[in-house]
Amino acid sequence: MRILILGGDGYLGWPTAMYFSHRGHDVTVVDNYFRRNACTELDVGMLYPLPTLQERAKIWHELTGHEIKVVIGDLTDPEIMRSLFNGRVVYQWAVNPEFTGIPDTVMHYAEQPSAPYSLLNYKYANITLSNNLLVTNNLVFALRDLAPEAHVVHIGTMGEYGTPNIDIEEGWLEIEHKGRKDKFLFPRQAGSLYHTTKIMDTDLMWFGVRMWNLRITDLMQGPVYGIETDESVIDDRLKTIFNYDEIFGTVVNRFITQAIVGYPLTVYGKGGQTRGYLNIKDTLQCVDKSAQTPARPGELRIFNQIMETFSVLELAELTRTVGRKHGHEVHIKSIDNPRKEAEEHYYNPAYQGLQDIGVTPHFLTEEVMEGMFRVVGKYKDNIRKDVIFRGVKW
Ligand code: USQ
Repeated sequence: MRILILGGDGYLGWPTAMYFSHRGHDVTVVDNYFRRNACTELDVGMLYPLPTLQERAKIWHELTGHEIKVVIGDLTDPEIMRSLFNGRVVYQWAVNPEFTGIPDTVMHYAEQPSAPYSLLNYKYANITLSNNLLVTNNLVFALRDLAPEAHVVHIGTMGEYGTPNIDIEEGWLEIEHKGRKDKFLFPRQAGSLYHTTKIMDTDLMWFGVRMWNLRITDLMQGPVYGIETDESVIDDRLKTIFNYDEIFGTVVNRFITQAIVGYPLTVYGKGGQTRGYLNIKDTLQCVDKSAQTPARPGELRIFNQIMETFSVLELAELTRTVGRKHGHEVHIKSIDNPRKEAEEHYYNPAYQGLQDIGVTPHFLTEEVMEGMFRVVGKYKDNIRKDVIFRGVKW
């Protein structure tokens, strides 16, 4: 497959690029360093420094012989987006800087992914809105005009559904009303401005599917944890970005880091907030299986991309158990919840669809968490306590 990865420098984008490249696909990554720049601007601290995307692609090529073509560009500019489909693209790094043709599969990760970032203040809210919606809209129009056959795999979020008091279906809900039936997108009600942009993305893509027969798979992903993938272990310099701060760190990655430096685990409020979680390795499996079984023309196919559910308190307790085995003094501390969210609620999402197309889940066992403790522990001296909690309020 010719695979185009939008947002190829991020936590999930870079591992995805290596995964497909390793399997012999023709891979191009695009990124504008939004995430790295935001990390620098907000001084969030990072577990370890990262080579640039061009350097990573070069290291990857030296070690494996595979080429990942690199484009540094801002996809909110429609001409940059269109260049990836009309051949006018300029590569910042490539072994062979020829356009190899219209992509078969587009992985869309090019979004501002953090709920706290989107609520820092009105400026960051606007950046989140304009980045996420313009990139998605530019993609929809590029597909309509230049690549209507290409299949898009978009990373959505379980947070679009919120925490309704009914079972969450995989994207769609059949409704009977006054004796008549129809199928609609499952009701969405997000808990942050970031999550709201993902609802708007869904609407833009669904519009493109209805009007122009686009083919889109939307993966409603829960919080991801993990650090290593089968490709990143080849060389330390290939590791993905790892954040543990309040803005960009997700909860499991944060708890492990906190345990290692003796910072009481930051459980927000009662800790009954339940979400569906998945290992970073399973994100790769999910996008792979989705790419191998594409949506049909005119289909918006939606899967709930989670492997198991936990409450925040359950995650904290697991971290404490594993941390103590590793000789860390781990305490759990409930702090006033800076977010506006239900702390005790019903949560019963369906998530069989991805397993039906061949995904075999990794679960968050003590052993898996121990593996993360070992890797994060190697960088203990880089961990900054001052960025762990800053209290971005909703
Ligand atoms: N939480 C704590 N303590 C912390 C950090 C988080 O109790 O120190 C709680 C939060 O309040 C929330 C839950 O843990 O109830 C998950 O928080 P998170 O920061 O790990 O995840 P979230 O903000 O929801 O966002 C992350 C990703 C986002 C993705 C989303 C999937 O950053 O890109 O879309 O997970 S989901 O949560 O299903 O919407």
